[in-house]
Amino acid sequence: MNFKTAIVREPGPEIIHGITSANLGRPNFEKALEQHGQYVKALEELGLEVHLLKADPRYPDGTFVEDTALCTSRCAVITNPGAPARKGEQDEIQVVLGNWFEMIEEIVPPGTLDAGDVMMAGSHFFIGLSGRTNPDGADQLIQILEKYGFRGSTVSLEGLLHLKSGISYLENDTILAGHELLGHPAFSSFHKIPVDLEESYAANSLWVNGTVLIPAGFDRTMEKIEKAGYNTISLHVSEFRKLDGGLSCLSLRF
Ligand code: CIR
Repeated sequence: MNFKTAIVREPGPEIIHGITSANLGRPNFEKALEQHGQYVKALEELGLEVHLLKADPRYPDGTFVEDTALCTSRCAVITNPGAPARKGEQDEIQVVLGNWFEMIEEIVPPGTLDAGDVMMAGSHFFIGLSGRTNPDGADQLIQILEKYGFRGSTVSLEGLLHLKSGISYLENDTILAGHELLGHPAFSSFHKIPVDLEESYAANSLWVNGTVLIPAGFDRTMEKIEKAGYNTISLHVSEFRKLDGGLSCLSLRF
């Protein structure tokens, strides 16, 4: 599988009001913009055509576009984001995705789902049950996936914002996992690259067309990923980390 397209949304000055539990201070808008630019550049270098949406002042967390939709090879699924302040972010994404997807499905209330909770591993989708994704949202997604010949299953989370805050699929039957999910029976059949406790944030890394994007400053994790045979690119994402966001959150890829 190779990605051809990415959708991203530029951060706006309102990013300083984004939701956070990180205790790392407020993001610096100028720095966030610069880091976002580097992220876009990396995706372009990896062969993706990147569509840049303008910031929307109504949504401080709008740059984390990943949460608003799940893009698969057969359909897109528009989510119903779990955080009240993020409801509505998905509306523009639905319109934009209409340019690429013939089949667009939707998660509807009382179901909630953030696609940061969805990890695609081939034709199977792992769905985290989190503070953002409820069992109804996960059930709806599983039914939609089955309609398109995919499978889905749930993983209950504790202490992680989203499933992919703690685990990333690096293709080749390989996962990168932090301590919360490393030993979880749902992932027992995969090859595993463990992330050290002090580098937990790097469990959200991003496979793009054979290369793994890694947050800068997590050298142990980078070494392990390179040793496993991947090319890597490290990117500064300190301003997004301040809002609990990471590399996967910043784009929709398909
Ligand atoms: C939020 O709390 O919704 C944002 N501040 C961070 C979203 C991160 N998204 C992701 O992990 N997919």
